Amino acid sequence: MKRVLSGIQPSGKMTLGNYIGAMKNFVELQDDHRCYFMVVDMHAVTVPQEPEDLREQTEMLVGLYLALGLNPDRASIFLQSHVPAHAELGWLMTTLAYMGELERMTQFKDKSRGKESIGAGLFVYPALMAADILLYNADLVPVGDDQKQHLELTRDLAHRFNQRYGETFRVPEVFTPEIGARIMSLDDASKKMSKSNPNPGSYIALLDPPDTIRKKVSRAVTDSGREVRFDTANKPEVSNLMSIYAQCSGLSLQEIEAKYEGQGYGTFKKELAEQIVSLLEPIQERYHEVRSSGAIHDVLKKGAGEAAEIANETLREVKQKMGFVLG
Ligand code: AQP
Repeated sequence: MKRVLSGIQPSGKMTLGNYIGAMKNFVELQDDHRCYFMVVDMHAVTVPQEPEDLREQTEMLVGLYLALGLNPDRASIFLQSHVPAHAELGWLMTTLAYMGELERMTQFKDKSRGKESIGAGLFVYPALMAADILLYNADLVPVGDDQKQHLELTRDLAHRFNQRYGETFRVPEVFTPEIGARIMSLDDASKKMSKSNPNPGSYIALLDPPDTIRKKVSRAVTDSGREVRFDTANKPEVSNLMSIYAQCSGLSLQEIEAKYEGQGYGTFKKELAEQIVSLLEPIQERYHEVRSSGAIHDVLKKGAGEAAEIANETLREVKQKMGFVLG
């Protein structure tokens, strides 16, 4: 069975962008792949986090994984910080990565822009992400479009290690959805929808109540026309809303265009909001059941045990090949 690995940072409230770009594929891949899904808490602290918020957001994300249908009997669900091999291989990967490569990462540029002091962890974070993936010799990494550059770096580091020390790592492939690999902000279609955006109107959170969703969709920016047509160059806002509609409803972009021909944006937006609400309401119900069941800690313990078994084996092989004296 092919191996799949991915993770999400507990750095805010999970958005519809996270779901469409990544989590939806997690659920679909778990049936016929060996899957490892993490909450990457050590990535989240590359920007300052309030400790209580980090704890809550971490448990919230695990709760959402379960509510979306990730099954701990099929996939290993765990916290990155519970498997110390991530930090250890992460360090070894920083010794392979070049400064120039890390400086070219657009996420680093975006997140450091305008900041006076920038944590070194934010700079070397792609090396830790490479370690996350290579520890499990993952074949496929389901992520959104914004993570493609980091995955390319992971592939380069895997090749570099294999050339220097002998064949060790499988070189992973990126796995992105055909529609909605980059869902854009509701208030600005030139920026991606992001859970750490300080304006909650820019995103739909997976746990937003129905009326909040309706309000946010009705206020989403659109152009001054009225034609519901997929055209990312000339109608980026409506095209973004159409991608969300397609992923929530299962309709194709052509079917959506045909459905709303001649009807203007008002009806389209109203029905889009209802599509999102009917997708999220059952997930929210399951989420509250999961949180009150107290099952999260057992799931994480089981997942970390399964993950550590593979991760420690890989780490040992890496250290042996690099010339460390093994304990
Ligand atoms: N807008 C998006 N459209 C499609 N996919 C997206 N992802 C994130 N935003 C979108 C995908 O969701 C996963 C979560 O990645 P992450 O938590 O490691 O951080 P990120 O990519 O930086 O996502 P955010 O929401 O923007 O988080 P913050 O604000 O903390 O930086 C990834 O697979 C990502 O591609």
